Amino acid sequence: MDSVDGLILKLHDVNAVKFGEYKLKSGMMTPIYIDLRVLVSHPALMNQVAALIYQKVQDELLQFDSVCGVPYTALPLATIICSRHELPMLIRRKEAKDYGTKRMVEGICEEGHVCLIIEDTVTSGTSILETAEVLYKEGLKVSDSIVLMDREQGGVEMLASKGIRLHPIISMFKLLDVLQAAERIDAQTAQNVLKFIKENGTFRPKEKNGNSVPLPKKPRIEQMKYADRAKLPKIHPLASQLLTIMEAKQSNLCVSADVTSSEELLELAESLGSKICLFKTHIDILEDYTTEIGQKLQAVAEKHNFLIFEDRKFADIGNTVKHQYEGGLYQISSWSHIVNAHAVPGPGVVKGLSAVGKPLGRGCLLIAQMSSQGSLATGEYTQATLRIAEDHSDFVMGFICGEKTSERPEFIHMTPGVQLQSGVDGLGQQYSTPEEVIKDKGSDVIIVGRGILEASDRLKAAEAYRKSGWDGYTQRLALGQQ
Ligand code: S5P
Repeated sequence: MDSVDGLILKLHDVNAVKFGEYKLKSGMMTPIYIDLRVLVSHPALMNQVAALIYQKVQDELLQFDSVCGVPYTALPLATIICSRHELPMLIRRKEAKDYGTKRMVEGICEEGHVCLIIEDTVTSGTSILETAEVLYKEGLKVSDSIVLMDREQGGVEMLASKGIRLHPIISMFKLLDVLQAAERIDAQTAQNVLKFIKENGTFRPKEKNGNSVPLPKKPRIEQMKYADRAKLPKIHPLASQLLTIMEAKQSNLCVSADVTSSEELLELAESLGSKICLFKTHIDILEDYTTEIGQKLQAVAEKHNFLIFEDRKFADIGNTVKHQYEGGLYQISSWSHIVNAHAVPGPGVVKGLSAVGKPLGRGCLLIAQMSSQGSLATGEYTQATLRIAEDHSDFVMGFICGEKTSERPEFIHMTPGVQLQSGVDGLGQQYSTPEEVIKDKGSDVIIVGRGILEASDRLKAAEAYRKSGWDGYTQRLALGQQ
C-alpha cells in the first residue's frame, strides 16, 4: 500500500472524513464531510501529512522563499514543515478588525519574494485566494499552493484563473477509490459522492475578455537535460541509467528489432549497438528461439552500453502476468531490463509484474497511448494510466505514448510510430517524424522499426534517426532558453 492510501485510511479512522448527510457553511447538504481540524489531536498523523506535503514540494520542484499555512488548520502543518526543513515561515493574521492597526502578516516579507501557500482542504479555492491577496499586499508573489484534500469542485481551475497553481495530494476520486477498495464505503456511497461533486462545481470560467491571469511559467520537463533528470532523487534507477546512457551516447533512439531470426536479431544488436540507447524486441516472433538468446543479447548490450526492452505488452491479471514474465518459454525477466504493460486490467497488472521484476532491478513502461489509428487508449484512459504509474513509481519508469503525457520528470516518455516522413502504413500504423516527436510533442525516446529495418543500409539509417532525434532534443532545450 502506498503512503497516500495508508493516510486515507487513517483519516477515515479518526473521523476526518465522514459520510452521511451534512450541512455545509453555505447551507447546502453534502454526502461527504471533510474536517481536518481533528488532525492536531493525532501527532503521528500530523507528521505524516507534513511529510507528504514536503514530498509534493520536491516532486513538483517548487521554488519559493517562504511558506504560509492558511489559518488555522494548515498553520501547524506549515510550522512542522518549516521547522523540519529550516524554511522561513510567514503567519497570516485572521483578525480582520485589526486591519490597519496591526500587521496582517508576521515574519519577514521582502518585495518580490515568492511564498508557497499550504492548505488542508479546498472546495472553491477562496481561502487560498484570500491568503494570497493578503500576501500580495505585502509585496509577495504566490505561484503555487499545496493542498492535502481537493474536493474537486473547481478549486484548481479557479486558482489557475488567478495565476496560482494548486497541487493536490489527495483527490476526491482517489479518496473514494481507496475507501471503497478497503470496504469502508460501498459503491453506492461512492457514486452518490461523485454525483454530488459533479453537480456542485463552484467555478465558472470567465469569458475571453475576463480578467484571468496567466499561470506563471514553471520549469517544464522538456526544458530539462536528460542528464539532470537522471539525478532526480526519486527516479527509478533504470530510468536514471537510461537517461545517463542517452546523454553519453547522444542518442534517444530505440531500435525496434522486429525480425524473425535469432542470428539477425543478434547481428542487429551488434551492428547498431553504438547508435542506440535501447534495443526493443518481440521475442515471440523469433522462429528459432533458444534460451541462450537472452544471455547473448545481454552481452552485446553490455558491450555497447544500451538497455533491452521486451515489448511484451502484458495485459492480464496480476497472477497470470507474474508467470508470463518470469516463466514459460522466454523467461523474460531473466534477460530484459524493461517490459511494458497495458493498464486495462487496473493496478494488479503492475503489482504482479513488480513482484517479479522489482527484486531484479527491472522497470516497466505503461502504455498510455498507442500509435495505431482508432486506438482506444485516449482521454480518461490515458489519465487513469498515469495515476497507476504515479502510485507505482518504484517499478513504473515511464510510458509508451504519442506525446509527453506526464509532467513528472522522473518518467521517460517513449514514442513508436516514427519515420523520417510522416504517414500511415497499410494497417493503420501512424508515423510522425523524430523532430515532431521529440521537439514538438515533448517525448524523450523515438522507437523506430521499419524506418531502419527496411533501409538498404541499416547502419546509415540508424545514424540518420539518431541524429534527427538528438537534434530534436537540442532544439527543444534551446527553445527553453529563449
Ligand atoms: O502504440 C504502439 C506501441 C508499440 S510498443 N505502437 C507501436 O507501433 N509499437 C511497437 O513499435 C510495435 O509493436 C512495433 O514493434 C514498433 C513500431 O514498428 P515500426 O516498424 O512501425 O516502426
